[in-house]
This record gives sequence, C-alpha cells and structure tokens, in this order.
Amino acid sequence: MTGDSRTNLPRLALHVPEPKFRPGDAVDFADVAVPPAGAQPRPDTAAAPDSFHDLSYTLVRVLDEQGQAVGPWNPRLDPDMLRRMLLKMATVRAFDERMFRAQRQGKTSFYMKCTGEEAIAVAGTMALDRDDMTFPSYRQQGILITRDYPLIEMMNQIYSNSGDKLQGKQLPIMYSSKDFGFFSISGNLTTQYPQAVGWAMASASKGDTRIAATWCGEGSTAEGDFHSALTFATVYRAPVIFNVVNNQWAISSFSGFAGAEATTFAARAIGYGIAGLRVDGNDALAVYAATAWAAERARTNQGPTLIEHFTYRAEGHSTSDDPSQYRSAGEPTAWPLGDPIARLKAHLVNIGEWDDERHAAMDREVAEAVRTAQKAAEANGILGHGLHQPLDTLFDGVFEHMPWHLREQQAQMMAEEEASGRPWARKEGH
Ligand SMILES: Cc1ncc(C[n+]2csc(CCOP(=O)(O)OP(=O)(O)O)c2C)c(N)n1
Ligand SMILES: [Mg+2]
Repeated sequence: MTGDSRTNLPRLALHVPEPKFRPGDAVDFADVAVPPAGAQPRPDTAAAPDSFHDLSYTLVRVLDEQGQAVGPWNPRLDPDMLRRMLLKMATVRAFDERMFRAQRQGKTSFYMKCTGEEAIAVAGTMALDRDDMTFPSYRQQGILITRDYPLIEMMNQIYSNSGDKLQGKQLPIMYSSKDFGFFSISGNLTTQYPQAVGWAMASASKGDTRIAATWCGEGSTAEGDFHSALTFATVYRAPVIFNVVNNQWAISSFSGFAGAEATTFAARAIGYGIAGLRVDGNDALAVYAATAWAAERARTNQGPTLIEHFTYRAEGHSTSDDPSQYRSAGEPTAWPLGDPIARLKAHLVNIGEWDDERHAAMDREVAEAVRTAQKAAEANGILGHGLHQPLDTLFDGVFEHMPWHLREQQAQMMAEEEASGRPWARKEGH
C-alpha cells in the first residue's frame, strides 16, 4: 500500500491469530492453566457480580485427580442421582455413536456429536427444574435425553421419516419440543440468546417462577446477537442463564478468532455487569453446582449469570467435517481435563457406589436401548426409502392460511410429480 509519506511512524499491522498445533504437530497443553479442584470460593447467591470477578478467570472444579469431590462447590448429590447422571451421559454417547454410523450408512444426510461435552447438557439440565425453558444450540442433545424425551422421536427427526413430528421441515438434529421445554434449534448461530432473554423477561413480567437457560459455542459469542442479549439481560436483570460452551473450535476456526487469546469467555460477563463463572466443563459436578448456583440467583431476582464451560470438542464438528485437515490428531487425547464420563465413573467408584461390572452392564443397557429405538424409528423410514412425509404437506404449517402464491406453487409441484409418474405418498394415504 502506498500513499502515506509519514515514514517516521511505525507501520500499522494486524494480529492474525494462529492455532498452536496443526496436523502432524506434537501437542503439549502444558500452558493450559488447570487450578486444583476445590480451590475456588463459592460466593453467596446474593453476592454482587463485581465481588467475584476472579471466578471469570479461573476454573471452578469439584472432581480431583483421584475422583474425590472436594471444596465449597461440591453439590453433595446422592449416589442415585450420580448414577442417573452417568447413565444419561452414557446414553448421549451411545446415541451419538449410533447416529453417526447411521449417517455413514446413508440413512440420514447429517449428524452432530457432542463427544467430550456430555456433562455440560446433562448435568446442567439436572440442576434446572423440569419446567424451566431451554434454548439450546445443536450440541445439547443431552437436554432432551436427560428429560426422558423418547429416543425414537429424536431418530424420527434425524431420518425425516413418516414419524417425524417436525414433518421433515428441519435439518436433521434440529429438534423442537414444547412439552419438554426445548426451544426449536436454529441453524443461524446465537439467535437462541435474545430469544432466551425475551422468554425470561416475559416470565418475570408475568410474575411466573420459571427461568430460562441458553447455550452457544465460544465461536458464536462473536455474533451480534450474543451482545444484544447480554445487554437486555443485564438492564432488566432477566432470570436467564447464559452457557458458553468453549470447546476450543468453531468448525475449523480455533477459539482465538472469537477472542480467546485476549481474555476468557466468562470475562465477557464483567463488561456487562453480570455474574460470570468459568467452569471445568468435563467435571459434571462442577457443571451441576455452577448451574444450580446460577439458577438460584435467577430465581431470587439476582439477575443473569454467564457460565463458560471450558471443554474440548473431541471429534469433528459434524458428519460434514474432517478435523484431521486443520488440527493435530494428538489434541483430543492430550486435553488435560480428561473425559467427563470417565471422571464421573471414577468418582462413583471412589465412593464405593460403582464398579467395572456395573459400568459394563450399563453400557450394554444403553446400547440396547439405542438399538431398539433405532429399529423402531427405521420402520418409519430412512433417507431415500420412500417413507417420508407426504409431498403435498411440504407447504403446510407455515401460514395459518396459505397465501395464493404458495397454493399456486403447491399445485404446480403436484402436477409435475403426477406427470413424472414417480410414486409419491399423498396426505390421504397416511
Ligand atoms: C450466523 C451463522 N454464521 C455462520 C454459520 C456457520 N456455522 C455453523 S456452526 C459454526 C461454528 C460454530 O462454532 P461454536 O460457536 O464454537 O460452536 P460449536 O460448533 O463448537 O459447538 C459456523 C461458523 C451459521 N450456522 N450461522
Ligand atoms: Mg466451539
């Protein structure tokens, strides 16, 4: 570039973030600060947000390296609840494995796993009330599974088959269930944030007691919606929990492109004057305790909390992704916070409430439950095998009264299908 004659000044330059490790590099996460479990103070739920800024720069941790639950954040859950938490996390993982394979077998066009992040949705949901409203991203299938949503319904949606309650109108995995307090997933990143705040504000303005919780990835915090949501929430002290799932990657962009080199994602809370916590996202008990604390604040009109869950996306972004093209294969195993299922299992073993045989039996049980649901869902159809939603329903459910131009398009589509001689299922046929 020419045009500037002031040669006595330094030339301006941009900083372009670069991830530490690329394919083929040896991985060393020694510079990831992992404070000891139990070392972080737990403020009173009525404490002012500016009295615990340090909690946005550390990691709230409960489970130590020996599998003991330690410190003031220990939620002291009874063993039945811990076993239920483990079962739900194992179910999420088994479901993910099965549906990933189904995509590779051509039974669906798309799937997204949450491997390594199971604790965040499962423990977070267990710390909420059943009638609290959730506004998830696409990686919180653990919410539905924890609330006992039928696996077959999730699979019907993934297969867009004749049993799909969303009539094949959503991308696979973009579930929606009002009855289970699970807001429709949107592919447009972070739209759920202002929607959660709006819902929470409505709940408060009606004098209701239910709160909202929402989740987005660390990459999604770069969206404008994230910031306008936080502004509304702090101004009106909306009863909402903001979860930022920092799994280090946004498809092939590392967290540095969303600002991770400069500060933590939890510290975003400080600028807005809301409560911030940074939590070990692979520690189910820390996730539970942080969510319960934030829920208590919301329920007692102390306002919103932003929780950064520090974790690692152990597998690809989706079935359309190949992480070996942009990151080192050594990262998932070198990640210093371990595997959330293995850590909760070690804790249950440590307190004498679990063992390898029971764990193996549980794995068999969840695999069987997933297999049974899959068989039943596949009887309703898989991709390309005809048992899809009747074609003439394609235009339904958008407007209460279908406008003339859609009626015209629908009629044209049906006429073309009729003329083509292709077999297709009419609405009446079902
Ligand atoms: C508004 C918008 N921009 C871009 C995309 C494409 N996109 C889909 S997922 C994704 C990465 C999001 O990463 P992150 O927020 O970290 O969530 P993660 O996938 O890691 O859970 C991108 C860029 C989109 N869906 N919507
Ligand atoms: Mg991410």
